[in-house]
Amino acid sequence: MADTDVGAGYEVRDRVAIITLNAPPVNGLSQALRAGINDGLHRAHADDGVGAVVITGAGKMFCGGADINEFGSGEVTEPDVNNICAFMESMAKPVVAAIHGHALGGGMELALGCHFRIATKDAKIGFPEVTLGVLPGAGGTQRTPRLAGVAVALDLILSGRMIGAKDAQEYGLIDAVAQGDLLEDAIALALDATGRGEGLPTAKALPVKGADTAAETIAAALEKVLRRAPDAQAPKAIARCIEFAASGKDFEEGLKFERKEFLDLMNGTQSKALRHLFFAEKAAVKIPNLEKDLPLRQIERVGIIGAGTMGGGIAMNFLNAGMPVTLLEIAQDALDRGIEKIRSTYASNVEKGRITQAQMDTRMALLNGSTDYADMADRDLVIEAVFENMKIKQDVCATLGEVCKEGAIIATNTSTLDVDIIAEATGRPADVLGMHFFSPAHIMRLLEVVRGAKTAPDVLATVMQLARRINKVAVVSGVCYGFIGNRMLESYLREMDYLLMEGATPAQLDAALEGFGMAMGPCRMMDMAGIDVNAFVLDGREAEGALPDTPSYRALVRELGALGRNGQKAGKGYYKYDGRTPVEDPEVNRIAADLAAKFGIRRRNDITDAEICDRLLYPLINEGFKIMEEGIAYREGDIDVVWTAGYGWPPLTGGPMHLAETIGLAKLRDRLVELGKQTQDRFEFFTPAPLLSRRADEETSNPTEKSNA
Ligand code: T1G
Repeated sequence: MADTDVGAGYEVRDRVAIITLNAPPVNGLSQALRAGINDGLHRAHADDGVGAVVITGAGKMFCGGADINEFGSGEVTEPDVNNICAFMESMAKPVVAAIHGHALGGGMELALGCHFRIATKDAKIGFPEVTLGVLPGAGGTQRTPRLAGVAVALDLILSGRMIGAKDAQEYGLIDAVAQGDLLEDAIALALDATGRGEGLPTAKALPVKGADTAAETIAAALEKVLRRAPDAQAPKAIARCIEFAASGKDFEEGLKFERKEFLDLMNGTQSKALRHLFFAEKAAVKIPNLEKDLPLRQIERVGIIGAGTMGGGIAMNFLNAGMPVTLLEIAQDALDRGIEKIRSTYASNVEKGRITQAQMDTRMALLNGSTDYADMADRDLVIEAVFENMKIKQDVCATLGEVCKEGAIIATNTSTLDVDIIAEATGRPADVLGMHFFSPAHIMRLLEVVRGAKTAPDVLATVMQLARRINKVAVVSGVCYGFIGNRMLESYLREMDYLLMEGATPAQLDAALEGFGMAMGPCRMMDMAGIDVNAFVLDGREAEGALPDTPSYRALVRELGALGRNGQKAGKGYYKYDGRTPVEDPEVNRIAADLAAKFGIRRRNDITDAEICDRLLYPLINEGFKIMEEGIAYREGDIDVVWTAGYGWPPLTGGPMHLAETIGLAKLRDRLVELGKQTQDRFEFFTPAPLLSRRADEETSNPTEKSNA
């Protein structure tokens, strides 16, 4: 079979039929591939010259699972993996799965339907379906407990984590680890098993291990998972399927039960949201209209200017990826402190078993410090992470523009300043872009890559690829205040302050938004981030005349800052703190009431959680439509990636822009108009974005299209 054909290759070697999955890039189990596998099996079954079968994958892996693109059809087409597995288990000729690379989801379920499984030592297997809001819908919840027991099945299927071949063998999920060539070892295993006829092992014939204590095991595992996401439907369905398997009921009944649970999830809003995010993250790295095969710049040696919290955290990302870093500070004592902070962070990770001492030593050996800009001359990429002040950044970047070698990329970590102005300061704006890391920089997955007006395409493409190497989820943003995330956050925080002045409490606000699914409510988040940081930025924007012309705008956060209530680090902010524990502080409500009196804001005691969520979330989403209209973001999915990867937005809703589609654009628009009337919206805080209004009109005139979304 030519490599370009999608389907299953078939050849017979030494009386063994070799069926090769061939659907680049991940051998996703599309209907065509499933049909090819099925045909190959029937052909081998009918051929007297064939005594055994080996199933293997072309390219870099065995199989990445079902083709997720097919989920939108709402059904599973024939032949499905259940059909294929049932036929294999009925065959008198042994079928061996030869696994290399990944065997995930339906790919692993296909392997479990084989009589034997052999894998290379670096192979990875797993059931990631739960991360897509579904469950193994082709026998995984029924065969895994029979091969590996209830506890292991729960762990793997509820977590979606991958395990290596050695663990898989210990669990009983594979029979052997290839010692030599995988295909040759698989053929030998198959031939060795021929002649066993009825004695061939099948997972479905095995009793469920741990069935007697299944109820307790399942309850404990589910409780742990639901603590993080109480509304998640897939974990509950997984538990029901494994419970069914352990109940002793007929295997075929178990498959039917599992398939119904799978289809319910696949057609539900949570899975649609998670699948949207899966593809959105893949799409975010793509730059539209980029010249094909554009040569990228080589990035090996990195320089970081500024050894503070951000600079140190940024440096760790590159050290973790095995890249040498020179960390520069003007003052030796600041440099020493910065390096010591990195060392202590790694030491703490070693203590917690997250990394080994050897890994820490390797990473620290890649780090060196400097107080001399001349040491930036051999760097391929230099990132400035100095104080958030335009003049300071311009001076630093002017120096970098002179000392950095030709072709080096210069990046600014600014979170609020104009990247184009900073780029001009270097004298080489084509080499410049923003790399906005989120604090703590060595932990948060999101990286906003800010393309300047003059950023060269290869610079942007180089950094987007580099992001994957340092394990970041990168999203391209255009230049505007706050880029994508912080610009949308501003309207969220504005309504937080107004609601507090109207009579809501920090605890009520946080409970409402955490009830919606935010990882952390807005007041706790502000106390964590530091109220002084936000107040400082607001003062700067007011000085530029960039704030609405009303003294009540964000008055509460600025008053708290003026009082030194800078958040958790100061022991008080929107809350007072007993250590790290937030405690409601009546003083904050008094401050809010005083401000309400000062600005003539009516105090209320009828503020509901629903109003709180609408008032904070809908303007945030509305800002997303403005960002799209201005071309700041390439795709709505990019905005969803920003919020789910960088701000703790609940992935089960798919992100703010996907949620807008789920709510209904016309409903969203109408609610904004209603809120505008309720708040006498003098500054058009709730005026629907033109793009939202146009899309809402389209939705109203084409209702069926939306219902198929
Ligand atoms: N379906 C469709 N497309 C997929 C895909 C899949 N399962 N997996 C990857 N792709 C696309 C991806 O969007 C990208 O496209 C390209 O392949 C390369 O991906 C029946 C119901 C397998 C570890 O959840 O974890 O089985 O951007 O860059 O880094 O019970 O892809 O190039 O256009 O990620 O080498 C369960 C998801 C499905 C696996 C490879 N399986 N994929 O990583 O490549 S549900 C999964 C991955 C299921 C059964 C149930 C990774 C990978 P583009 P990539 P990679």
